[in-house]
Amino acid sequence: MPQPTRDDRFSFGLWTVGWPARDPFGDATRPALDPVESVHRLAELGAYGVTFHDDDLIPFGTPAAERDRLIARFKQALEETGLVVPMVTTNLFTHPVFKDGAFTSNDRGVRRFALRKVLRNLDLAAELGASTYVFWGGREGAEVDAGKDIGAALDRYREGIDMLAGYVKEQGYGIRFAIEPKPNEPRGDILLPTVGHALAFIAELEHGDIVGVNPEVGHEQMAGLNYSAGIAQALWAGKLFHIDLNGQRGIKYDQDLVFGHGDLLNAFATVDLLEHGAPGGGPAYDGPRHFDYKPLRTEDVDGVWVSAAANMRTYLLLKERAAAFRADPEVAEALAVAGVADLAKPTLNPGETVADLLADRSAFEDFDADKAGERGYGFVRLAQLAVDHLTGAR
Ligand code: 3MF
Ligand code: MG
Ligand code: MG
Repeated sequence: MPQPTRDDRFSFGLWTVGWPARDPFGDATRPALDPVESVHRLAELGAYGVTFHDDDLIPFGTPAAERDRLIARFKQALEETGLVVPMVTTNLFTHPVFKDGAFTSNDRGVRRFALRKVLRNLDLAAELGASTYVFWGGREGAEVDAGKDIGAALDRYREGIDMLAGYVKEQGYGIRFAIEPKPNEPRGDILLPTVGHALAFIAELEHGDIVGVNPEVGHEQMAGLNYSAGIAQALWAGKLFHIDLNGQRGIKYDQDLVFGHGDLLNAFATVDLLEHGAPGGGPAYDGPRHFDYKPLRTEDVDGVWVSAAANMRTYLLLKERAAAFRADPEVAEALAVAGVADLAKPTLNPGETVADLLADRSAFEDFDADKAGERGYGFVRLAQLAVDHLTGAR
């Protein structure tokens, strides 16, 4: 059985294993975890990295001297274990001040406070050697259409991200930003609800060169979208800077299940894509395999660590299965029948003009559309080969 090692580059948010399992209907079912303990336990399980929101490490409102002490003991835990901090993020959603948003709150004072909160934490992220800074705007949204000017909100979102990206460049921090889309929850509707919306927003930024996306499995699936197709477009755009892996079962509240404990077939496609890149030769993902899940509320503290290990185990099992899928000659043949690699060939010949295409009778006048319409692509056979590999039948 595969065992996780540092080379697998698995990372976890402090807020994942540390979730005390308080939900809108019930109290916490587990004690809060000391971040130092989480670092040690994650290292023992084979993770290489730990990520956090400012408030996961330093509770909101902590005085400066206490803040320094908390950071120092966290750094000591990192030194003792060799764990790294690949990504850091800001909590711009828990405190009541952010109830109408942070960068896009209707209250200008709140917007300025949010920028200051991020600036302070960016300095810490740089100090800890993080290369990615995630922006999940969970409160950037609305429930009442008349209550939010969406265009103005996007202007303020752009103003905030551009100002912060400019700061990172000025300081020479070498940090890239990753925007995490989500369609809803906690707001009724959240701005930048999908990977596509986020990519379109990034194209409007002054400093878009250092801004990409951090797609989360469950968030895309909450919108009924295909996660592996979404990250394939982000890879295509050169914008897949980070990922949040977890599980989700259909269009409902954000479940944050263990990776693979939702749509397992799409998890297989996801790992296959992350590890091997697109079949036509697109780039593979080279960042951390980051889990953003919640141990079920039914689990005790031991169950927390069982669930953390489960994420990595699922990933490694799927990685093995995906490698076998790619190496299978029958899969290669089915891919050929389906014409998957043929799609990589440009539709026009080198240097071909519109006039050339218009003059090519074989493309239209003599093209037998009925015959081309008879072709079977064999996609179902391909799907079943994936299922066979996934279930260990091949
Ligand atoms: C919420 C999330 C967030 C983000 C995090 C960004 C609290 O659904 O997924 O977790 O991932 O804020 O880093
Ligand atoms: Mg989430
Ligand atoms: Mg997330």
